Amino acid sequence: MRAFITGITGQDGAYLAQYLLSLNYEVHGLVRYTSQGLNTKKLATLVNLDEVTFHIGDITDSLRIQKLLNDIQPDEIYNLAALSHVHISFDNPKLALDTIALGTLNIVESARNLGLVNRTKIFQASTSELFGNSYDAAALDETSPMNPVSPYGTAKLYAYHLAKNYRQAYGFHISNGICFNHESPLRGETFVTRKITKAVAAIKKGQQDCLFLGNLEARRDWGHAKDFVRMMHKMLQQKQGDDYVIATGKSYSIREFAVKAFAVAGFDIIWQGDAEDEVGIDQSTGKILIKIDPSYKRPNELHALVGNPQKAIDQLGWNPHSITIDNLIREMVEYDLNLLT
Ligand code: NAP
Ligand code: G4F
Repeated sequence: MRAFITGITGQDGAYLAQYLLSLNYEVHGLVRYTSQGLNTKKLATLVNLDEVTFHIGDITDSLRIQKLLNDIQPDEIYNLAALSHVHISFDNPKLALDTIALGTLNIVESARNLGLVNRTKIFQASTSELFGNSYDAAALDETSPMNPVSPYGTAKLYAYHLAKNYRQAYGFHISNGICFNHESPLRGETFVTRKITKAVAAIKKGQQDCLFLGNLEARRDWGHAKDFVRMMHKMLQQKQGDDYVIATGKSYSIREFAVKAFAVAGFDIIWQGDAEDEVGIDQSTGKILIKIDPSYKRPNELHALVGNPQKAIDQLGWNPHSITIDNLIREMVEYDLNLLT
Protein backbone atom coordinates (compact mmCIF):
# COMPACT_ATOMS: atom_id res chain seq x y z
CA MET A 1 0.00 0.00 0.00
CA ARG A 2 1.18 3.50 -0.85
CA ALA A 3 0.26 6.52 1.26
CA PHE A 4 0.78 10.22 0.63
CA ILE A 5 0.82 12.38 3.77
CA THR A 6 0.55 16.16 3.60
CA GLY A 7 1.73 17.72 6.86
CA ILE A 8 4.14 14.83 7.47
CA THR A 9 6.56 17.11 9.34
CA GLY A 10 3.95 17.99 12.00
CA GLN A 11 2.92 16.14 15.14
CA ASP A 12 0.30 13.90 13.56
CA GLY A 13 2.32 13.40 10.39
CA ALA A 14 5.19 11.96 12.42
CA TYR A 15 3.01 9.51 14.38
CA LEU A 16 1.06 8.54 11.27
CA ALA A 17 4.21 7.90 9.22
CA GLN A 18 5.55 5.74 12.05
CA TYR A 19 2.31 3.76 12.20
CA LEU A 20 2.00 3.27 8.43
CA LEU A 21 5.65 2.18 8.15
CA SER A 22 4.96 -0.39 10.89
CA LEU A 23 2.22 -1.73 8.60
CA ASN A 24 4.72 -1.94 5.72
CA TYR A 25 3.26 0.96 3.76
CA GLU A 26 5.31 2.84 1.20
CA VAL A 27 5.15 6.33 2.73
CA HIS A 28 5.40 9.54 0.69
CA GLY A 29 5.35 12.95 2.35
CA LEU A 30 4.90 16.53 1.21
CA VAL A 31 7.57 18.80 2.71
CA ARG A 32 7.96 22.54 2.33
CA TYR A 33 11.14 23.97 0.89
CA THR A 34 13.05 26.10 3.38
CA SER A 35 16.43 27.75 2.97
CA GLN A 36 17.58 25.73 5.98
CA GLY A 37 16.79 22.28 4.62
CA LEU A 38 13.87 19.95 5.22
CA ASN A 39 12.03 20.35 8.52
CA THR A 40 12.15 16.68 9.47
CA LYS A 41 13.19 17.01 13.13
CA LYS A 42 9.95 15.64 14.64
CA LEU A 43 9.69 12.88 12.09
CA ALA A 44 13.28 11.82 12.77
CA THR A 45 12.46 11.15 16.43
CA LEU A 46 10.02 8.40 15.38
CA VAL A 47 11.09 7.03 11.99
CA ASN A 48 14.14 6.27 9.92
CA LEU A 49 14.00 9.11 7.37
CA ASP A 50 15.46 6.82 4.69
CA GLU A 51 12.20 4.87 4.78
CA VAL A 52 10.14 7.90 3.68
CA THR A 53 10.06 9.42 0.19
CA PHE A 54 9.94 13.20 0.48
CA HIS A 55 8.46 15.50 -2.14
CA ILE A 56 9.17 19.20 -1.88
CA GLY A 57 6.03 21.24 -2.44
CA ASP A 58 3.33 23.35 -0.89
CA ILE A 59 -0.32 22.43 -0.34
CA THR A 60 -1.37 25.78 -1.84
CA ASP A 61 0.34 24.99 -5.17
CA SER A 62 -2.31 23.26 -7.26
CA LEU A 63 0.05 22.45 -10.14
CA ARG A 64 2.50 20.74 -7.84
CA ILE A 65 -0.16 18.79 -5.96
CA GLN A 66 -1.69 17.47 -9.19
CA LYS A 67 1.74 16.47 -10.53
CA LEU A 68 2.59 14.67 -7.28
CA LEU A 69 -0.68 12.75 -7.13
CA ASN A 70 -0.18 11.71 -10.75
CA ASP A 71 3.38 10.53 -10.07
CA ILE A 72 2.68 8.80 -6.75
CA GLN A 73 -0.74 7.25 -7.56
CA PRO A 74 -1.41 6.80 -3.82
CA ASP A 75 -3.82 4.24 -2.42
CA GLU A 76 -4.43 6.58 0.52
CA ILE A 77 -4.03 10.33 1.03
CA TYR A 78 -3.90 11.81 4.54
CA ASN A 79 -4.48 15.54 4.23
CA LEU A 80 -2.96 16.96 7.42
CA ALA A 81 -1.24 20.09 6.10
CA ALA A 82 -2.60 23.31 7.61
CA LEU A 83 -1.88 26.47 9.45
CA SER A 84 -3.08 24.63 12.54
CA HIS A 85 -2.73 27.31 15.23
CA VAL A 86 -6.10 28.89 16.02
CA HIS A 87 -4.72 32.09 17.60
CA ILE A 88 -2.31 32.67 14.72
CA SER A 89 -5.17 32.29 12.25
CA PHE A 90 -6.75 35.51 13.58
CA ASP A 91 -3.78 37.55 12.32
CA ASN A 92 -3.29 35.36 9.25
CA PRO A 93 -6.78 34.58 8.00
CA LYS A 94 -5.72 34.36 4.37
CA LEU A 95 -2.98 31.88 5.18
CA ALA A 96 -5.54 29.79 7.06
CA LEU A 97 -7.87 29.97 4.06
CA ASP A 98 -5.13 29.15 1.55
CA THR A 99 -3.60 26.22 3.40
CA ILE A 100 -6.81 24.69 4.73
CA ALA A 101 -9.63 25.51 2.32
CA LEU A 102 -7.76 25.89 -0.97
CA GLY A 103 -5.23 23.26 0.08
CA THR A 104 -8.00 20.70 0.53
CA LEU A 105 -9.55 21.79 -2.76
CA ASN A 106 -6.18 21.17 -4.46
CA ILE A 107 -6.13 17.63 -3.11
CA VAL A 108 -9.66 16.58 -3.98
CA GLU A 109 -9.90 18.36 -7.33
CA SER A 110 -6.51 16.98 -8.44
CA ALA A 111 -7.66 13.51 -7.45
CA ARG A 112 -10.86 14.04 -9.47
CA ASN A 113 -9.02 15.39 -12.53
CA LEU A 114 -6.66 12.43 -12.45
CA GLY A 115 -9.49 9.91 -12.28
CA LEU A 116 -8.37 8.58 -8.88
CA VAL A 117 -11.91 8.17 -7.56
CA ASN A 118 -11.82 4.38 -7.48
CA ARG A 119 -8.15 4.13 -6.62
CA THR A 120 -7.45 6.59 -3.82
CA LYS A 121 -9.05 6.92 -0.39
CA ILE A 122 -8.73 10.27 1.35
CA PHE A 123 -8.59 11.30 5.02
CA GLN A 124 -9.40 14.93 5.78
CA ALA A 125 -8.16 16.34 9.11
CA SER A 126 -11.28 18.04 10.41
CA THR A 127 -11.55 19.48 13.87
CA SER A 128 -13.67 20.13 16.93
CA GLU A 129 -13.11 23.85 16.15
CA LEU A 130 -15.93 23.34 13.62
CA PHE A 131 -18.43 23.35 16.47
CA GLY A 132 -17.47 26.70 17.95
CA ASN A 133 -19.44 27.41 21.10
CA SER A 134 -22.16 24.86 20.35
CA TYR A 135 -21.35 23.09 23.61
CA ASP A 136 -24.26 23.13 26.03
CA ALA A 137 -23.26 20.48 28.55
CA ALA A 138 -24.03 17.66 26.11
CA ALA A 139 -21.04 16.11 24.37
CA LEU A 140 -20.62 17.02 20.71
CA ASP A 141 -21.16 14.41 18.03
CA GLU A 142 -21.35 14.22 14.23
CA THR A 143 -24.83 15.81 14.25
CA SER A 144 -24.04 18.81 16.47
CA PRO A 145 -24.36 22.31 14.97
CA MET A 146 -21.20 23.78 13.48
CA ASN A 147 -20.58 27.46 14.15
CA PRO A 148 -16.82 28.07 14.07
CA VAL A 149 -15.46 31.08 15.96
CA SER A 150 -12.06 31.54 14.28
CA PRO A 151 -10.63 31.98 10.77
CA TYR A 152 -9.04 28.55 11.27
CA GLY A 153 -12.36 26.93 12.14
CA THR A 154 -14.12 28.70 9.29
CA ALA A 155 -11.59 27.47 6.74
CA LYS A 156 -11.85 23.96 8.20
CA LEU A 157 -15.64 24.11 7.80
CA TYR A 158 -15.19 24.72 4.06
CA ALA A 159 -12.78 21.78 3.84
CA TYR A 160 -15.14 19.57 5.84
CA HIS A 161 -18.07 20.28 3.53
CA LEU A 162 -15.90 19.98 0.44
CA ALA A 163 -14.87 16.48 1.51
CA LYS A 164 -18.55 15.56 1.96
CA ASN A 165 -19.38 17.11 -1.45
CA TYR A 166 -16.75 15.01 -3.22
CA ARG A 167 -18.04 11.91 -1.45
CA GLN A 168 -21.65 12.60 -2.42
CA ALA A 169 -21.17 14.09 -5.89
CA TYR A 170 -18.40 11.87 -7.29
CA GLY A 171 -18.36 8.81 -5.05
CA PHE A 172 -14.96 9.41 -3.46
CA HIS A 173 -14.01 7.30 -0.45
CA ILE A 174 -13.26 10.31 1.70
CA SER A 175 -13.60 10.64 5.46
CA ASN A 176 -13.58 13.55 7.84
CA GLY A 177 -11.96 12.80 11.18
CA ILE A 178 -13.55 15.43 13.43
CA CYS A 179 -10.62 15.35 15.79
CA PHE A 180 -10.72 16.88 19.25
CA ASN A 181 -7.44 18.12 20.72
CA HIS A 182 -4.67 15.57 20.74
CA GLU A 183 -1.23 16.09 22.15
CA SER A 184 2.12 14.36 22.62
CA PRO A 185 5.76 15.17 23.24
CA LEU A 186 5.87 16.19 19.56
CA ARG A 187 3.13 18.81 19.95
CA GLY A 188 4.11 22.24 18.59
CA GLU A 189 5.66 24.34 21.34
CA THR A 190 3.15 27.21 21.16
CA PHE A 191 0.06 25.06 21.76
CA VAL A 192 -0.98 25.36 25.37
CA THR A 193 -0.20 21.82 26.56
CA ARG A 194 3.35 21.71 25.24
CA LYS A 195 3.95 25.31 26.26
CA ILE A 196 3.03 24.26 29.81
CA THR A 197 5.08 21.05 29.88
CA LYS A 198 8.14 22.80 28.42
CA ALA A 199 7.83 25.57 31.00
CA VAL A 200 7.43 23.08 33.85
CA ALA A 201 10.65 21.37 32.76
CA ALA A 202 12.56 24.66 32.37
CA ILE A 203 11.34 25.96 35.75
CA LYS A 204 12.31 22.66 37.40
CA LYS A 205 15.81 22.96 35.91
CA GLY A 206 16.12 26.59 37.00
CA GLN A 207 16.14 27.86 33.40
CA GLN A 208 12.84 29.79 33.53
CA ASP A 209 11.15 31.75 36.33
CA CYS A 210 7.52 31.86 35.36
CA LEU A 211 4.94 30.64 32.84
CA PHE A 212 2.60 33.18 31.19
CA LEU A 213 -0.81 31.93 30.06
CA GLY A 214 -4.03 33.40 28.64
CA ASN A 215 -7.48 32.01 29.39
CA LEU A 216 -7.21 29.48 32.24
CA GLU A 217 -10.91 28.57 32.19
CA ALA A 218 -11.17 27.22 28.63
CA ARG A 219 -11.80 23.48 28.59
CA ARG A 220 -10.56 20.94 26.08
CA ASP A 221 -11.02 17.22 25.44
CA TRP A 222 -7.39 16.06 25.20
CA GLY A 223 -6.24 12.70 23.83
CA HIS A 224 -2.93 11.30 22.59
CA ALA A 225 -1.85 11.83 18.96
CA LYS A 226 -0.57 8.26 18.76
CA ASP A 227 -4.12 6.96 19.29
CA PHE A 228 -5.69 9.45 16.89
CA VAL A 229 -3.55 8.54 13.86
CA ARG A 230 -4.65 4.91 14.19
CA MET A 231 -8.23 6.07 13.79
CA MET A 232 -7.29 8.07 10.67
CA HIS A 233 -5.99 4.85 9.13
CA LYS A 234 -9.00 2.87 10.37
CA MET A 235 -11.40 5.28 8.63
CA LEU A 236 -9.81 4.49 5.28
CA GLN A 237 -10.21 0.73 5.87
CA GLN A 238 -14.03 1.04 6.09
CA LYS A 239 -16.29 0.03 3.19
CA GLN A 240 -17.11 3.66 2.50
CA GLY A 241 -16.07 7.12 3.58
CA ASP A 242 -17.87 8.75 6.51
CA ASP A 243 -17.45 11.39 9.22
CA TYR A 244 -16.34 10.47 12.73
CA VAL A 245 -15.83 12.37 15.97
CA ILE A 246 -12.59 11.26 17.61
CA ALA A 247 -12.50 12.36 21.24
CA THR A 248 -12.03 10.98 24.75
CA GLY A 249 -15.37 12.24 26.12
CA LYS A 250 -13.69 14.01 29.07
CA SER A 251 -12.67 17.63 29.34
CA TYR A 252 -10.32 19.57 31.59
CA SER A 253 -9.56 23.25 31.96
CA ILE A 254 -6.21 24.82 31.12
CA ARG A 255 -5.90 25.51 34.85
CA GLU A 256 -6.39 21.81 35.66
CA PHE A 257 -3.88 20.78 33.00
CA ALA A 258 -1.29 23.21 34.38
CA VAL A 259 -1.76 22.02 37.98
CA LYS A 260 -1.34 18.38 36.89
CA ALA A 261 1.77 19.18 34.83
CA PHE A 262 3.46 21.11 37.66
CA ALA A 263 2.61 18.25 40.03
CA VAL A 264 4.57 15.80 37.86
CA ALA A 265 7.68 17.89 38.58
CA GLY A 266 6.88 18.11 42.30
CA PHE A 267 5.27 21.57 42.44
CA ASP A 268 2.01 22.03 44.34
CA ILE A 269 0.27 25.04 42.76
CA ILE A 270 -2.13 27.22 44.75
CA TRP A 271 -3.96 30.21 43.27
CA GLN A 272 -4.23 33.79 44.54
CA GLY A 273 -5.82 36.93 43.12
CA ASP A 274 -8.48 37.52 40.52
CA ALA A 275 -8.83 37.86 36.76
CA GLU A 276 -5.65 39.17 35.13
CA ASP A 277 -3.96 39.54 38.52
CA GLU A 278 -4.39 35.90 39.40
CA VAL A 279 -1.16 33.99 39.99
CA GLY A 280 -0.21 30.36 40.52
CA ILE A 281 2.17 29.93 43.46
CA ASP A 282 4.40 27.03 44.45
CA GLN A 283 3.04 26.19 47.89
CA SER A 284 6.35 25.04 49.35
CA THR A 285 8.52 28.02 48.28
CA GLY A 286 5.89 30.75 47.81
CA LYS A 287 7.36 31.56 44.38
CA ILE A 288 5.01 32.75 41.65
CA LEU A 289 5.24 30.21 38.82
CA ILE A 290 2.18 31.14 36.70
CA LYS A 291 0.98 34.60 35.66
CA ILE A 292 -1.69 35.81 33.24
CA ASP A 293 -0.67 37.58 30.02
CA PRO A 294 -3.78 38.94 28.27
CA SER A 295 -1.97 38.91 24.90
CA TYR A 296 -2.51 35.13 24.85
CA LYS A 297 -6.28 35.65 24.94
CA ARG A 298 -8.04 35.38 21.59
CA PRO A 299 -10.31 37.91 19.88
CA ASN A 300 -12.98 35.22 20.11
CA GLU A 301 -12.65 32.22 22.41
CA LEU A 302 -14.00 28.72 22.06
CA HIS A 303 -14.85 28.12 25.70
CA ALA A 304 -15.39 24.41 26.11
CA LEU A 305 -15.10 21.25 24.06
CA VAL A 306 -16.05 17.71 24.90
CA GLY A 307 -16.81 15.08 22.29
CA ASN A 308 -19.02 12.03 22.10
CA PRO A 309 -17.02 9.38 20.23
CA GLN A 310 -19.72 6.68 20.33
CA LYS A 311 -19.84 6.26 16.54
CA ALA A 312 -16.07 5.72 16.39
CA ILE A 313 -16.28 3.30 19.32
CA ASP A 314 -18.99 1.29 17.57
CA GLN A 315 -17.66 1.39 14.00
CA LEU A 316 -13.90 1.84 14.30
CA GLY A 317 -13.22 0.07 17.58
CA TRP A 318 -11.96 3.34 19.10
CA ASN A 319 -10.78 3.06 22.71
CA PRO A 320 -11.16 6.61 24.07
CA HIS A 321 -9.30 5.84 27.29
CA SER A 322 -6.26 3.99 26.03
CA ILE A 323 -4.03 6.76 27.40
CA THR A 324 -5.29 8.75 30.41
CA ILE A 325 -4.79 12.50 30.73
CA ASP A 326 -2.43 11.88 33.67
CA ASN A 327 -0.26 9.52 31.65
CA LEU A 328 -0.26 11.90 28.68
CA ILE A 329 0.86 14.79 30.88
CA ARG A 330 3.52 12.69 32.59
CA GLU A 331 4.91 11.56 29.21
CA MET A 332 5.09 15.16 27.97
CA VAL A 333 6.70 16.57 31.12
CA GLU A 334 9.25 13.75 31.32
CA TYR A 335 10.11 14.20 27.64
CA ASP A 336 10.68 17.92 28.16
CA LEU A 337 12.75 17.28 31.31
CA ASN A 338 14.91 14.83 29.35
CA LEU A 339 15.46 17.39 26.59
CA LEU A 340 17.12 19.64 29.17
CA THR A 341 19.48 17.06 30.70
P1 NAP B 1 1.03 20.64 13.07
O1 NAP B 1 1.97 19.93 13.99
O2 NAP B 1 0.90 22.12 13.15
O3 NAP B 1 1.46 20.24 11.57
C1 NAP B 1 0.98 20.95 10.46
C2 NAP B 1 1.67 20.42 9.23
O4 NAP B 1 1.18 21.16 8.09
C3 NAP B 1 3.21 20.61 9.25
O5 NAP B 1 3.80 19.49 8.65
C4 NAP B 1 3.38 21.83 8.36
O6 NAP B 1 4.64 21.89 7.72
C5 NAP B 1 2.30 21.55 7.33
N1 NAP B 1 1.99 22.74 6.52
C6 NAP B 1 1.58 23.95 6.94
N2 NAP B 1 1.41 24.78 5.90
C7 NAP B 1 1.73 24.07 4.79
C8 NAP B 1 1.77 24.37 3.42
N3 NAP B 1 1.44 25.58 2.96
N4 NAP B 1 2.13 23.40 2.55
C9 NAP B 1 2.49 22.17 3.00
N5 NAP B 1 2.49 21.83 4.28
C10 NAP B 1 2.11 22.76 5.18
O7 NAP B 1 -0.44 20.05 13.20
P2 NAP B 1 -0.94 18.67 13.82
O8 NAP B 1 -1.25 18.87 15.26
O9 NAP B 1 -0.03 17.59 13.41
O10 NAP B 1 -2.35 18.53 13.10
C11 NAP B 1 -2.47 17.85 11.84
C12 NAP B 1 -3.77 18.27 11.18
O11 NAP B 1 -4.87 17.91 12.01
C13 NAP B 1 -3.92 19.75 10.91
O12 NAP B 1 -4.65 19.90 9.71
C14 NAP B 1 -4.73 20.26 12.08
O13 NAP B 1 -5.44 21.43 11.71
C15 NAP B 1 -5.66 19.08 12.30
N6 NAP B 1 -6.13 18.93 13.67
C16 NAP B 1 -5.24 18.83 14.70
C17 NAP B 1 -5.72 18.65 15.99
C18 NAP B 1 -4.78 18.54 17.16
O14 NAP B 1 -5.26 18.64 18.30
N7 NAP B 1 -3.49 18.28 16.96
C19 NAP B 1 -7.11 18.55 16.22
C20 NAP B 1 -7.98 18.65 15.14
C21 NAP B 1 -7.48 18.81 13.86
P3 NAP B 1 5.92 22.63 8.39
O15 NAP B 1 6.50 21.61 9.33
O16 NAP B 1 6.76 22.94 7.23
O17 NAP B 1 5.39 23.84 9.11
O1 G4F C 1 -3.53 24.60 22.66
P1 G4F C 1 -4.37 25.58 21.93
O2 G4F C 1 -3.67 26.62 21.15
O3 G4F C 1 -5.34 24.68 21.02
P2 G4F C 1 -6.75 24.99 20.31
O4 G4F C 1 -6.96 26.41 20.11
O5 G4F C 1 -7.78 24.23 21.08
O6 G4F C 1 -6.52 24.32 18.87
C1 G4F C 1 -5.98 23.01 18.75
O7 G4F C 1 -7.02 22.07 18.81
C2 G4F C 1 -7.98 22.16 17.72
C3 G4F C 1 -9.02 21.07 17.97
O8 G4F C 1 -9.96 21.52 18.92
C4 G4F C 1 -7.24 21.94 16.42
F1 G4F C 1 -8.13 21.96 15.39
C5 G4F C 1 -6.19 23.01 16.25
O9 G4F C 1 -5.46 22.73 15.04
C6 G4F C 1 -5.23 22.94 17.42
O10 G4F C 1 -4.51 21.73 17.35
O11 G4F C 1 -5.35 26.32 22.92
C7 G4F C 1 -6.22 25.60 23.80
C8 G4F C 1 -6.88 26.58 24.76
C9 G4F C 1 -7.51 27.80 24.11
O12 G4F C 1 -8.77 28.00 24.70
C10 G4F C 1 -6.61 28.96 24.48
O13 G4F C 1 -7.28 30.21 24.63
O14 G4F C 1 -5.85 27.09 25.62
C11 G4F C 1 -6.08 28.48 25.82
N1 G4F C 1 -4.82 29.10 26.22
C12 G4F C 1 -4.59 29.71 27.41
N2 G4F C 1 -3.34 30.19 27.45
C13 G4F C 1 -3.71 29.17 25.48
C14 G4F C 1 -2.77 29.86 26.26
N3 G4F C 1 -3.42 28.71 24.24
C15 G4F C 1 -2.16 28.92 23.77
N4 G4F C 1 -1.84 28.44 22.54
N5 G4F C 1 -1.21 29.61 24.49
C16 G4F C 1 -1.48 30.10 25.75
O15 G4F C 1 -0.61 30.71 26.38
